[in-house]
Order: sequence, then C-alpha cells, then structure tokens
Amino acid sequence: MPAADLALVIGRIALAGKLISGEIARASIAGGLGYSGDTNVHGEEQKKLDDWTNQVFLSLFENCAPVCSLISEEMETPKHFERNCHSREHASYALMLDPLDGSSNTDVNGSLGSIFSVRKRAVRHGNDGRDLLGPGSQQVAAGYVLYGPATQLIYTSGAGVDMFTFDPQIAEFVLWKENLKMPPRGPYYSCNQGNITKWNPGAQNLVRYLTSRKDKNSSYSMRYCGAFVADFHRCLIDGGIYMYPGEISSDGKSKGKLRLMYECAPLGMVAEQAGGRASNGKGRILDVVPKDIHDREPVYVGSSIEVAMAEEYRAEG
Ligand code: FBP
Repeated sequence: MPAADLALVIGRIALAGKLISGEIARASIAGGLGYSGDTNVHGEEQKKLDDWTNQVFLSLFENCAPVCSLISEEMETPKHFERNCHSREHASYALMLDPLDGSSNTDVNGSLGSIFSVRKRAVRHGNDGRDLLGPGSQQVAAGYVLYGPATQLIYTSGAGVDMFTFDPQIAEFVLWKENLKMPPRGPYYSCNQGNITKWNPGAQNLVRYLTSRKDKNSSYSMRYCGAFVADFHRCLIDGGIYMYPGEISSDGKSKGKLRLMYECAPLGMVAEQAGGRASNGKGRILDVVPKDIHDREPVYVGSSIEVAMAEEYRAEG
C-alpha cells in the first residue's frame, strides 16, 4: 500500500478513535448508553454506541479517496463510495470494521475497542465485496483502537507493530512503542469458561491443562473482560492466549462466534507481526478463506507457545 494512502487511512482511523474516545467518556451523561432498539445483521440487539461509532467511520471515510468500500459488523452489505473507486490511477481499498468491539461493556464502563482491516480491491469489482473473500494473509494493514483507561492505537502494515497513546493534553496520538514483540509464552488465558460444556473435547482439555498447573512459574491466571480487543492487548503486552472456541450445535458442527474478516483476521495479523500466532484451532487463521464477509470462526490467538498448544490439543477436532 503506498505510504501516502496508508497515512491517509490510518489518519482517519486515529480521528475516529479520538471522536469515539470522547463520546464514550461522556455517553452516560449524554444519553448515549443503552440499546438503540435496532438489531444488526447477526440478529444482535444494537447498542446506541454501536450505531453511533459506525456512523463516525462512514462519515470520515466518505471522502477518504483510497477507500472505496466500507464493510462493517453493523451493516449487512458493504457501503460503496462510488467516487472514491474509479477516480484513481492507483489501487483502491476496502476497510473492514468492527466499529465497537465489546459492546456488552458499554453500560458498565468496561474496556471497548474498534478493530479494522484494510484490503486491496480487485481492479474490476462489484459492490457485494465478493472480490475481498480471500485469506487474511491478503490484508495490507490491520489493527485496533483500545478505549481503556488510556486510548491507544495499535496497527501493522506488514512491517512490525507500532503502538500510539492518545494524549488528551495535545489531542494527538503519540508513538509509544515501535516494532512490538509479543512474549512467546504468557501467564494469562482468556475465554468465556461458562461455555466450556458446549466446546469440542480438545478445547475443554486445553483449559483443563491451563488450569492444572500448580507451580508458580508455569501456572496460568484467567483474565476475561468481555472485549476481545482488551483481552488480546494483554496477550500482546504480557503474553498469553485469548480463545473463543467453537460451540457444538445440534448438527454436530462447531460454530465460532467472532467474525473472521473484521475481528479474527486483523488481530491475527497483529499477533503474527509481533511474533505471536493466530489459529482456528486447526491451522493458521490467516489461511482461512471466507465464503461470506460476515463469516464466523473459532479463534485461538496470542503467544506462539500457547496457540501451538491449542492445535496440539486439537481444540477444534
Ligand atoms: P462485539 O462486541 O463486537 O459483538 O464482539 C464480540 C465480543 O463482545 C468480544 O469482544 C468478546 O470477547 C466476546 O464477544 C464476548 O462474548 P461472550 O459474552 O459470549 O463471552
């Protein structure tokens, strides 16, 4: 991706991050919490902030020339910015988004995030986004904004991972760490263990192993805050594994919850670029080819040693 295009796209994401961070901070006193009364393409009740954050990205990318399509967790079909598409000699791109990750945390002042992935469009492409249905290894950039005690922007464009912290005093993101490396092993595991009986035996045995460690040096602590971005961020800094195993449904199939193209694949690219790994429990998640832009996938992401363990335990059969 030409540096100028990347700078434009990341610049707009940073601006969205500033606006969203400000809105989240005052949502409780500005009537911004609670449900909007609508449901999204996944049949999930939409929070007001889900819709508000989605609108922020739509309005900021309408006039962002390199991006001709925006695909979002909150929209059934891609939003196509016609004029951004065909007015360029250079390639155009699609932005794939989870505008507000961890939305079950909005009303309890928990951590939240925005996850993004940038992919190159085919020269000839329709408006349905089918030309984007390639493996995550085709992403040209990916990352997230974490809305926690601090607001941070983390991204990669295939040459390592950099992290920026938002400084409210100067209203700018300031580079904090360059070329971040994830510890190869970590003391934390994150999962909704309340679902354990719905998982494959392999995933159940993996968590039994992680919780069986007695000695201090190799034992694991559980951390689960309800926001993929925040639990992943802990793995990136301190090491460990985040997993959302597939749940066995009545037809015996294992179904993931998290969306492949705008949740699993972008954090998978960040993990790999930082020396970690990302798997669907069987193999590399960046090799999985989606059939639909809203496909879901089981995910095991984080430190290379723990993610390798998930595959050794045949977490997804
Ligand atoms: P959205 O909030 O974007 O739908 O993301 C899914 C998510 O909230 C993850 O952030 C989180 O890790 C997981 O689902 C929590 O799911 P559960 O409530 O089933 O544990």
